[in-house]
Amino acid sequence: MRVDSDRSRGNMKVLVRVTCAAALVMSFAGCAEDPNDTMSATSSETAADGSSLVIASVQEWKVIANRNTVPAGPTTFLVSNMGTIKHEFLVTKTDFADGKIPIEPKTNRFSEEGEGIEVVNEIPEWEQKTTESLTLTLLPGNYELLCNIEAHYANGMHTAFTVK
Ligand SMILES: [Cu+2]
Repeated sequence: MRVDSDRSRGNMKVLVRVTCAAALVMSFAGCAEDPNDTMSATSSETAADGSSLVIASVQEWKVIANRNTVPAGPTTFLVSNMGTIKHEFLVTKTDFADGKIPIEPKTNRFSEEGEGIEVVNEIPEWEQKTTESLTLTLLPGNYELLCNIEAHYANGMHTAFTVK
């Protein structure tokens, strides 16, 4: 993409950001993988408000994020439900290893008030084939991005995430 003036370059950045976000929801490779696109690095890592951007998806039975590390501070999660049923997305601060938060047999999910577990915030259950966003200010530490609907965590809906 060729841009001739500084002013139009500024405008294009905004446009590309939106375009990339939309494209990345459909495909994680998206436009950020093109090494010839000098604007894409910024657009894939930073949301329009300057927060760190994490493009993620949930589905049966996994959680995928396009990056697993962000700097401490404002972070925006843009999360698509690519599954066939409702899911939720919990940003959980914990030192348990990925997938190792103890499940309660009775409920087949873990206690969100359990020791060593802090659910920082969440996107509550939302419809398949739609995208939601969540912006948080994150402190350094170990996290998991996960779904804690009955049996979903145990079935694999979690991924490790680090804030540095
Ligand atoms: Cu789920």
